[in-house]
Amino acid sequence: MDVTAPGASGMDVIATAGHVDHGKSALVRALTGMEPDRWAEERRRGLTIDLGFAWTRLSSGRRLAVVDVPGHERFVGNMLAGVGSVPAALVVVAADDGWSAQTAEHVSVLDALGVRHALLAVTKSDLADAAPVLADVRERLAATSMGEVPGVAVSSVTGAGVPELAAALERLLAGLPAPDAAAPVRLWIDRAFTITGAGTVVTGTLAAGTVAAGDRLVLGDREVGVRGVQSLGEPVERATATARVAVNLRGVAVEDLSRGDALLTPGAFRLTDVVDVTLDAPPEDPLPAEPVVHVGSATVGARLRPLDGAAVRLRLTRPLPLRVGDRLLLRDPGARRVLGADVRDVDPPELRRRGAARQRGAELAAQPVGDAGAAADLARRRIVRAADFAAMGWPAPAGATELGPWLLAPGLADELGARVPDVVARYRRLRPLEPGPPAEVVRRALDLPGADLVPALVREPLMLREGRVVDGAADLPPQVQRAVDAIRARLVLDPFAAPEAPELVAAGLGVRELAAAVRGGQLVKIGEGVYLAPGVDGVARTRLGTLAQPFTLSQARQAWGTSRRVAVPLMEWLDARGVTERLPDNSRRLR
Ligand SMILES: Nc1nc2c(ncn2[C@@H]2O[C@H](COP(=O)(O)OP(=O)(O)OP(=O)(O)O)[C@@H](O)[C@H]2O)c(=O)[nH]1
Ligand SMILES: [Mg+2]
Repeated sequence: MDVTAPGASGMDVIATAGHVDHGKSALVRALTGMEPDRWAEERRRGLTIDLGFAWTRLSSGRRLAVVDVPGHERFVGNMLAGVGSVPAALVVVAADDGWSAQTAEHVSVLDALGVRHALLAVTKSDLADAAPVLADVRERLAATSMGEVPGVAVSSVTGAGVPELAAALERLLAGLPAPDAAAPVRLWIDRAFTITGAGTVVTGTLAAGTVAAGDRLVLGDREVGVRGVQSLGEPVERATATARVAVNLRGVAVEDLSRGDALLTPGAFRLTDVVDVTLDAPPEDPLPAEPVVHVGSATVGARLRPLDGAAVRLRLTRPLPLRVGDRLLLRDPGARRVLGADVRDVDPPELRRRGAARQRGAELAAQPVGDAGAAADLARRRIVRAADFAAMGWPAPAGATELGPWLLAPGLADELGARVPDVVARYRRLRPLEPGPPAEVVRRALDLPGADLVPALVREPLMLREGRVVDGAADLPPQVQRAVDAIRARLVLDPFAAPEAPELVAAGLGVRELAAAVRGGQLVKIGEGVYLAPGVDGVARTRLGTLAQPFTLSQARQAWGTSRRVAVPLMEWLDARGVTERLPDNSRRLR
């Protein structure tokens, strides 16, 4: 099945909005023939308390699901959970009452959420002239994220205007941006219940991605299986956004679920309880210190810390699966005020130094919003796990280097690679007997998050051998290595017994082979044709320390137990390295 085709489970989802009693539920009923008020109490009181769901097939064949929200101010939390994942709104205002308190509140919620697609229905047109209300409300909506909104006068009692409303809905839905069917799933749960025989079922509005039976999803810190999927009351093989879905879950009890939990594609999201966000504009009124944060169907408390300008940091009371680019709604529980905020960073840097908050705010102000901010964010992080970066909501920026599981800021791999030879040289100076530093030493020296990055940063002629970074150009062919090993073994027993020239020739060690052994740190060249083991300077010094100072070359030669062939260049070599000091009478003493 082609999951990208709009017909895979194809539908659109719209949410109602508007003042209590303005006729939202009656209009949904007139439009769909279904009863959105699910509870007996709602029907008895004629009042919507919780979210209601209804659907219909429009005349074009397009299917429409409606999330009906309560208008009463006490249930604004439920209203927020209903509109949180829905791309379009049906704003309902009664002709006999006009713009009212919850009309204003709901419209500011839609505005703060950045809802761009809406339709206005002026209901109860049988009771009063709808025209002035249409004009007034359209003008007010024009100043919001919804902009120029088409309006229709309807009566749910007489049915007048309902076909026109359906036609206007068709036009609105045709203009909605296509959701990304391949995106990871983040299904904000709005209901959880059990069905006898089936078990745990959750429902929600799928805003992106696809859910299919057999999928594994993550819920908090547990993995759950999708047993089956229903959409609009029918079992489906899979449901593709946008869709109302009911998901039958394996591996979780209904008691462990609540509204605001999210079903996630494994690995695609990270839970965070600290986010940096930017408000739509630097606020004029003081900001609430403890706003309530709404996203999807979730509601959590937060502590707000102003950074600079419109940027603020939110510390959430409960971690949420948030991504850069998410839209949050901040509600001031004291005042009737809502603020819209864009998530800019879900793993922000700690603010320790004085002035760090202000600087961070300025940094966010300078950083482009959306995907273009990825480069700046990666530049700050330098190195990050690619999967982690993607789970934050960022695309890999142009020029970034992918090394195994890591993502490096543009240019950083070359910069680090160029530092490796220095690290190796420094190590070799301190430990000349070792072929090179262990990878872990290089990792620490370059401050890398993982030793697995080291091999990727090692450039020729350096290479990784047996867990160490060594000079690959100094690699010896096997029989040469065997000859060098034999010499080194003998030098362990007698550190000053440099092999004679004929012996070197017989072993196949010519100038080139010996030079490679020296480059590789296996031998040191003391003078022309004189090779000893690295570290010989230390042994030589120890033996000289047993002599009365100053001493002659001949005394040194005897202390070392070697010939003049070796002693003469060794003495000069030690002079040159500052181990010994040559006196005017040609005698030496240790420095
Ligand atoms: N005359 C007339 N009455 C209507 C119309 N639409 C709704 N009503 C009545 O208005 C009252 C409220 O309608 P609802 O649909 O429950 O209003 P609501 O907006 O869903 O209210 P809440 O969900 O509580 O916010 C009911 O008694 C309806 O019968 C209409 O077009 N004409
Ligand atoms: Mg209602």
